[in-house]
Amino acid sequence: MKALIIGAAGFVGQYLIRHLARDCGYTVCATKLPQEELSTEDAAVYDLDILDADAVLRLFDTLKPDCIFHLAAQSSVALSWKKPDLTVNININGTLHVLEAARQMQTPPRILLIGSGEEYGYVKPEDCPLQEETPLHPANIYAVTKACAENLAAVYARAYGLWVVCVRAFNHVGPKQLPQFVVADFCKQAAEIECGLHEPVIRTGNLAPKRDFTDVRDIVRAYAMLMQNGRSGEIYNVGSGHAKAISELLDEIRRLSTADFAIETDPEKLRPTDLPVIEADISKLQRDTGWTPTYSLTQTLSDTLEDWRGILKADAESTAKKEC
Ligand code: A2R
Repeated sequence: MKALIIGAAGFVGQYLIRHLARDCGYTVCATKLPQEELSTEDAAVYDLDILDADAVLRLFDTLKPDCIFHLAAQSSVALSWKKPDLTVNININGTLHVLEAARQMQTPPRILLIGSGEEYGYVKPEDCPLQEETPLHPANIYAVTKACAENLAAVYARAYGLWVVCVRAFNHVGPKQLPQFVVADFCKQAAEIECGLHEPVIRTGNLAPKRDFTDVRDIVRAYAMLMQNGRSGEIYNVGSGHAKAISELLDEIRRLSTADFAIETDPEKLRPTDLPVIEADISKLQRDTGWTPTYSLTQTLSDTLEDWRGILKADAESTAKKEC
């Protein structure tokens, strides 16, 4: 089985490459943007900007993958407020280019499109856990683009018989995530406080919202299982099925950290809109694939904190070396 992962240099890509190559025995091809770094022994790596429709077509023709995991996206909600046109372009036009190129192949590959739990948007707490049939009311620009891409996929599945499964991924977390996401941000700040790089204060946005967090290592297992056992044209929630308040994460990080810290609200981290609770109903995913999460949130937070400690230690060592 030859898999192509588009947008593999991001957070999820590195885990998906490893899982498909090492645990599933796939031959893995992976794309990155020309300016990105992706060094791996587990995949053949190609440059691709999905905004270039001809380049997408050429690459598919060259590689003839059996299946495509489409991860490439402008994936930050915060950035989508600041760069709406970029977000619309990459997430909608880019996805269209992928679907269109796949449709034109002699033997079209299977496609897994990665959307987001954010698509549900303005939901009442009593609507949770959210089923795939729950109406979408996207509350930010990122979420609108993901809902739109999903609609495009539905058209390609119905009109052209393309094998497409859409995922609505809820918050995924773990080591190596960028600190623009909440868990990585808190763990980085805690690790900086531990080694005296930061005054003992963690700056936060709104701590009240509840979100459904899953370890990225479990998420990529779900993606592989959906590629095998998902039903074309269907949408699947991928999450833990349990929402936790951001404040609970911070409490857990405090328990795991060797440092004590105060908490301060940073107005820069407050969002124009924030929903009180987002929680997935994952029974459809579980029914069709048998997937179940294996990492506890404590384990994920502990691994992420430990990863930041390692990054800061390596930074300190390289600075010391330069000074010698
Ligand atoms: O934005 P960058 O420079 O980090 O690059 C991202 C890349 N990307 C693109 N790839 C090809 N053509 C483009 N025009 C383009 N624009 C951005 O896609 C990044 O390397 C990758 C997406 O990775 P992350 O932003 O780290 O997202 P993550 O957490 O891996 O999530 C994967 C998927 C996304 O569709 C999310 O919206 C969804 O899961 O939750």
